[in-house]
Amino acid sequence: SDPGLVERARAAKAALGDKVFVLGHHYQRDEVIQFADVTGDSFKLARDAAARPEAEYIVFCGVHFMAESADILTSDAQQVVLPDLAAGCSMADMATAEQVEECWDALTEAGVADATVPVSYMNSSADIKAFTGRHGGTICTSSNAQKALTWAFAQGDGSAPAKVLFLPDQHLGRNTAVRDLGLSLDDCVVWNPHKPNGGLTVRQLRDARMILWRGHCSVHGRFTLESVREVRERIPGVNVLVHPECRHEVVAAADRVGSTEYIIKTLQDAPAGSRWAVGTELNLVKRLAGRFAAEGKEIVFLDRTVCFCSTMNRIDLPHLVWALESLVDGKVVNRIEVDRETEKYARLALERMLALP
Ligand code: CIZ
Ligand code: SF4
Repeated sequence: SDPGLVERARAAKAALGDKVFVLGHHYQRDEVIQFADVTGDSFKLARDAAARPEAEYIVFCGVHFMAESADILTSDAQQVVLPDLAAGCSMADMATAEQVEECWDALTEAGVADATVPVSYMNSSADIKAFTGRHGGTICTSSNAQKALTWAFAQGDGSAPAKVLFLPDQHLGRNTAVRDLGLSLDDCVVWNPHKPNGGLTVRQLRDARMILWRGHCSVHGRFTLESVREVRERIPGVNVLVHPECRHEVVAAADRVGSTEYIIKTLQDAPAGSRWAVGTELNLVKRLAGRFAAEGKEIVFLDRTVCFCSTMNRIDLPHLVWALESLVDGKVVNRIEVDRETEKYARLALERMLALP
């Protein structure tokens, strides 16, 4: 990266001292991650921010919903900054508050809303988290989705397990239900927000155990069964390790499946000489490949035609320098602030996750 910018970022961070805390998501560019005080997945980062009450400014190098979560979990005195407001998440954008309310109205009309518990993936807007909190549901991450679903199904009235509305990632929902909880694919239906009544009949809504929102990650959704076949042919003895945001058939064909933190841990613990094809975001896979090459572990990207997460990549060194230098000048740019009412219910949903057994 540009040495002038590296020097400016360093100087701005030094000038701000403890007043600023920089969070870097695992999918961020190397040029940005080098300035992160901590790295992690979205949930770990939100908690790390909350554990730093002395930091007036939280600079979140990640995407919009993550900065919102950090704002929800930190005190009102702390200000969260997203260096580029265009860093959204296409998956989170696939479930808007209005669409989800429409879905809930349809469930109410079908007479099943009372028996339905929403479970929303961390990768969702603050509005969706608030909806979840208002209707007795919980948030989950890819590390605790199994626990969250087990809890949600147990919220039934005693005569029958509850029904789950899973938002917004259909793949994480389906993979967890089928792989970890033993549901069948037929127990799940997909709600398409662009069709009347979600494209489903009232009968389907009543019979389904799990209603999956029709959302997906534009990066993880691109790995295919063909990607797995191709890499197994190309690299004999390769272990295929993927994130549960991948499609069901990819997850079914993989050797190991788990969250970002699980992927890192698995590669850390892998023996020298082992070979891995990893299906998650490219910035992270490249970084891990570099880090573990010295230990004799061969790590490749599961599909060479899949690219970076384009919105994660929006945060680059020029944007980070601009955000930091503005803070040095006393100007808070690109502040992410969730309104109080939304924050109250979103926090309720997050607290239910933290209380999961
Ligand atoms: O795919 C993502 O954006 C993930 C896994 C985010 C996170 O850190 O939970
Ligand atoms: Fe969203 Fe996927 Fe990018 Fe994560 S990797 S921020 S889920 S689009």
